[in-house]
Amino acid sequence: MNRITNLPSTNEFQQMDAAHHIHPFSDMAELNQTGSRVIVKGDGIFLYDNDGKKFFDAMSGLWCVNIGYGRQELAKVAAKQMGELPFYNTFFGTTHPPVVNLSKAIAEVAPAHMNHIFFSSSGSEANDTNIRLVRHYWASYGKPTKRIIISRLNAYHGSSLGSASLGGMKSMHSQGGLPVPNIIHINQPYWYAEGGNMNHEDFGVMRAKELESKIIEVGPENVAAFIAEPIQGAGGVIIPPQSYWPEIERICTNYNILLIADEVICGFGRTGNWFGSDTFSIKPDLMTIAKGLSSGYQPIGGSIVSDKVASLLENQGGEFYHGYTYSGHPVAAAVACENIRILKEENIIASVRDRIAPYFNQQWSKLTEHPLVGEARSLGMLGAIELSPEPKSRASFEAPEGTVGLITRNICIKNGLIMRHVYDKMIVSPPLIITENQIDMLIALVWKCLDESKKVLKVKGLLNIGSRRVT
Ligand code: PXG
Repeated sequence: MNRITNLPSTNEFQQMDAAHHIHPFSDMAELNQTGSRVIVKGDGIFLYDNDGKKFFDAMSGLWCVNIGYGRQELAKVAAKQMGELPFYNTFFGTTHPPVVNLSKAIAEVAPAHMNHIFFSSSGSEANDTNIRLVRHYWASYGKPTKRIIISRLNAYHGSSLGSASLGGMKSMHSQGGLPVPNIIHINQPYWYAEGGNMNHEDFGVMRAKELESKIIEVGPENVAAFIAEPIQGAGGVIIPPQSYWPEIERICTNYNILLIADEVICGFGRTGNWFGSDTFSIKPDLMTIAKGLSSGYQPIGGSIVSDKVASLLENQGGEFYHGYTYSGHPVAAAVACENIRILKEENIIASVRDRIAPYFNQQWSKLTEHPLVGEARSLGMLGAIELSPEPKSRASFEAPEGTVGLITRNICIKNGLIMRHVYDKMIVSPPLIITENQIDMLIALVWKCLDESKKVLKVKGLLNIGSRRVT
């Protein structure tokens, strides 16, 4: 693509950006020195910057542009809805067509026992809703002491005070006095780095049983819910062993604990089914949704609520003092409905399940043959590579965690590939409309970037082995 010439120059954008814009998750001093990348256009799986450079967007934006960029149907629906009713609320006994249609459309694709939705504008807000909702549920049930929510270290559930407390990111907790009370964390099912010599399945059961120990420790009469992503996304595409989820479900049922599946990344086709819960045969009480709900075209999220929870709240809960100005926003709802229509009518999720994901998984696994790769795991359209100076022992690097990942990420960007790093893991989450040819292109690009990274690491003396190693 040629530069769109009526726009300011990249340098001008960068200066204005540095002068006025505070970026999320960024060290602003550092960023303002290098200058932001200025992205001006998206088309299918590709992005273009202000200088006309083309990028292969292997992250679907931030794990959300599932149907790809540039779908004009969504733009048209948004314009039409803005013309008809740009805003009205869903408080005080009011509703409107887009929110009714979207609620029905979500209920149709959600697991059979989940038929009610509470809307928000983001995943963070939806998880804040969940915190209040599960506590309100147990209070309405006559068990007001059930307030504790158990989550996992290295989980990501959002950035608001409540949702970041649910998350298990230590760096986030260290700023602003998190977590808020009554949220506690157990270990994650991360076999590669924490499984040592155990086999996958025994490790999965062991990590699930930590939930049971924690419930017993704090008393089941005090525990409201357990929350987890079916596959941890921002934590580094951590795919649990097959043994993990059945054991978690057994424990939740046994101790009468609600199960919240955070489907913000896994939902709407990412794992080859409508929800990650379908893929892992989980039967949650609540599901958090956002991102893929509108393919990122509008900010919208929500909590899908099971019939069990919804009917108790309806019959015994009274008024739930909770809601957002934009709960069920008509433009966002209309766009999400159109996105679901496209996912269905174009059979996007079925073709991911039957054709695209199997091909991607097969090709991705070949990256284990690269001398810098300790593991190349994937499920559905989520993939991760563990970088290692000694792949066979799953060794870590001697350099501080993330040094090698950042170098590799910058090499990817230079080569027109948007692949993220989480410490020394490289991760992808490509648009679901990716083709087999484009998967080949992706793998070739990743391989090229890894080759280049290995050379740079060698020159910089960064290939030394660190303290974590399985012998
Ligand atoms: N739950 C999960 C599982 C998420 O991945 C949220 C909740 C919060 O959603 P909102 O819409 O409030 O952002 C998320 C968001 C990253 C990255 O760098 C991941 C997310 C957001 C921003 C960056 O991987 N996930």
